[in-house]
Amino acid sequence: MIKDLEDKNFDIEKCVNSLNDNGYLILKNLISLEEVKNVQKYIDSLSIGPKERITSDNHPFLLEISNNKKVLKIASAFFKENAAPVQGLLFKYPTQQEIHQDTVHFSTFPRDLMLAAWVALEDITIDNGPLEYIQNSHLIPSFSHYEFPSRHTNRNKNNKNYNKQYVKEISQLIEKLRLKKSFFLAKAGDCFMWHPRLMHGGNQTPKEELTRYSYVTHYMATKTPIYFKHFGGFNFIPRLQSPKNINNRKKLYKFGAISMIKRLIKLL
Ligand SMILES: O=C(O)CCC(=O)C(=O)O
Repeated sequence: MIKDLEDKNFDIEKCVNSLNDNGYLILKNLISLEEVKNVQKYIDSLSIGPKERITSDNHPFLLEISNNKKVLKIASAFFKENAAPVQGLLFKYPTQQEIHQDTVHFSTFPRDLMLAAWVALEDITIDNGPLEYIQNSHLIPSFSHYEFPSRHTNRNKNNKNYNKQYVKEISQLIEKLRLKKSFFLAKAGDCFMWHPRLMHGGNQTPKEELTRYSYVTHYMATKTPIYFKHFGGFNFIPRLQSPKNINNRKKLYKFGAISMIKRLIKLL
C-alpha cells in the first residue's frame, strides 16, 4: 500500500506493483479539500437520490478528477499503453452495490485492460456505506464464465435472472474460499484504485439517511483492447462496444469490422 504519495515519493512502479500484488492502491489526499468542497456544492445543485448516480457528467470539476495526472500515469503504466477515462459515476448516497468484478461490465480482450479510481468526496466511515472489497480476490484467475469470450458464457437476454445468478455465484465463491472483506475508510480527497478483477461493491448495511459523496472513474487502455458488452444479447455472439473518452465523447476506436480486424491482427 502506498501511504502517502507526495510528488517526491511518486513511484509508478510501486503503484503498479501494489495493484498487482494487493489488488488495490490507496492515494492519500489525491485531491485538495477545496476541490472536494467545489464538487460537493455541484452535487448539491443536482438531484441525486439514494442508490442513484449520474453517469459521465462532463462538468469541469469532474473532468479535472478523471484526468488526474497521477492516476492516468498509473493506469497507463498498468496497461503498458495510454489510458483514457471512459466512464465517470457520481454518487451522493451509499450505493449498496453488490459485490462484483468490473470485468463483467467492462470485458476487454485481452483481459484486464481496464481500471477504476474512486475518490472520497467526504470522510467515509463504516456508517455511510464505504466501498468494500474482497482481499486477494484479484488473484483468482478470472470469474470469467459470465464474460465474453468464453465458450461457457452465460450471456442470454432471455435469462432475466442473469445478474442475480452472477451475484449469487460470486458470493458463494467468496464463502467457499473464505476470502475476507475489507473497507476503504477514507478522508475526503483520498483515492482508491483497484485491479480489474478485485471483487468489490458498496457496503450493504449503511445508515441510509447519511450522505456518501463520491466519484469513480473507469479507465480503459486505448490501443489494444476490444471491448465487449455483457448482460444481454445472444449466447456466443459478441456484442462489441465502442468506448468513448469522456473528455470529448469521441470513440476510442472506430467501431466497425476494419478497426476490429486491425486490432485482432495486432494481437496475433
Ligand atoms: O461506489 C460504490 O459503492 C461501488 C462502485 C463500484 O462498484 C464501481 O464503480 O464499480
